[in-house]
Amino acid sequence: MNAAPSVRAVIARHCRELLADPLLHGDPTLRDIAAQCHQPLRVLLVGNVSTGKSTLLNALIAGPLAATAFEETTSSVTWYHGPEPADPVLPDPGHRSVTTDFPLAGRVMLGDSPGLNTLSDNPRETLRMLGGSDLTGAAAAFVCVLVGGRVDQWAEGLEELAAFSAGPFDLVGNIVAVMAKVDEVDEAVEDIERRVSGDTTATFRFAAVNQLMAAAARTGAVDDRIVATLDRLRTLPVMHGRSAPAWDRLAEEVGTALPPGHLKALEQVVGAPAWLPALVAATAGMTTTGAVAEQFERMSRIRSLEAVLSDLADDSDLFTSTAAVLRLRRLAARLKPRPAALVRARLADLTATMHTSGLHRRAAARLVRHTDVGSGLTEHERAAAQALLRWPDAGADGGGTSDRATAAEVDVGAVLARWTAYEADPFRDSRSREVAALVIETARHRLRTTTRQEES
Ligand SMILES: Nc1nc2c(ncn2[C@@H]2O[C@H](COP(=O)(O)OP(=O)(O)OP(=O)(O)O)[C@@H](O)[C@H]2O)c(=O)[nH]1
Ligand SMILES: [Mg+2]
Repeated sequence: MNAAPSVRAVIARHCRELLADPLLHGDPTLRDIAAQCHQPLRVLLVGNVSTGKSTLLNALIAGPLAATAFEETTSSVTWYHGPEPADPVLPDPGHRSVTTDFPLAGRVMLGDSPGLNTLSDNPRETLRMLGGSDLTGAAAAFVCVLVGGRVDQWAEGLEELAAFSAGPFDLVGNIVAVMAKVDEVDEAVEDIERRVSGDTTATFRFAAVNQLMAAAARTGAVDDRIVATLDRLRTLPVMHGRSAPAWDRLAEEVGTALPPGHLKALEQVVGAPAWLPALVAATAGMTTTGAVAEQFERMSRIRSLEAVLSDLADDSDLFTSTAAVLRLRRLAARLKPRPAALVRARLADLTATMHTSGLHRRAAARLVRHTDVGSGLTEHERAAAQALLRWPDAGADGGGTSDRATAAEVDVGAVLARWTAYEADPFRDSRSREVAALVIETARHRLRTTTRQEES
């Protein structure tokens, strides 16, 4: 399989050539778009003050590098990235960057941002990244950190952000809604997830996370004191009731049986006591900090968020190129007529070439994977369509996840027949029909190519 050059590499080349023109020489937006196209996927964490963005960031980078506190803390955008690129170009001179190794390093750059709902000047930085400025699109994906167990009051904002950044490819998934501080919500995580996915029409991805426990597990905060305290709590009859007692009640029960500070240390890594009974039960018999930290990490569900981010990174070319094209369009709208015409000519060049049709197919593959496009078809039929849509440029980002069927294994004739019947249904919505048309076109193209290869 010959991997096509990534679209973002082509966009970067256009940007570099434009920068060489005296009319656009040194344009900071062009410079940053070119840089963005060579960097891992830029993902910005956004949300209100004290929703736990920096705590979540620390969990994702597995180190206590971002300052956290129960007050307005983060005042500028900081990008956390792996050793490569060592000294990345950043979207704005006011942004900072920190090099650190973490599970998703090399695949994503994570940006921590100031909280939104404050009267201070700090949100201006975040707002510039979200919409209506030269920095819009400088992050290709967003993790929106919400609290309170509800997304309905946020649905509109998420839909707006999704619409604003979807670009020409009807993109899904570049907005990830994270329900944070789930320990403070009086509802099981699974129920929250089920309710949220039923409540909203926007096609954002969703994960519920206890980032406090995740950060504790990964930053060495689960120490011997935590193990000893859990051990002690396990012996208390109040821990085996239906609901968890408040921390001060626990302090009374524990009395002097634990050294001072032990219970407080546990409170700091667990948050509200709601999850304590489950934690105490799950860590029974565990004597090492490593085993207990592993349990913290498992319960925190941080890995399900990482799986979503990893899935985004698989389509880094699609997300980054979409953001870059949108940035170029907005740049053209801002520039004087002559330089604007140069940028527009490059955009026309990009869309006229084969490159963007590959992106359309990738976006369609995401629609089949993450929305109800293709509903009524079997899992196998949907997976076959996804594999086909990713052909021949599947692997351009280093390959998708292994559970996806590879294009070589697909029965192309069967896909063609099944999706032709699917498209013919007069009750299909236009998006489903468009995707079906793309599947059919790709299948026909594949059949033609295979026949030609067999003949030669
Ligand atoms: N109970 C609970 N508290 C949390 C959780 N995550 C973070 N916190 C606490 O919430 C407070 C705010 O956390 P930060 O991570 O600083 O929040 P932020 O969104 O970065 O805040 P700003 O930078 O000011 O916008 C801190 O006291 C954290 O310890 C959680 O999952 N559960
Ligand atoms: Mg913060």
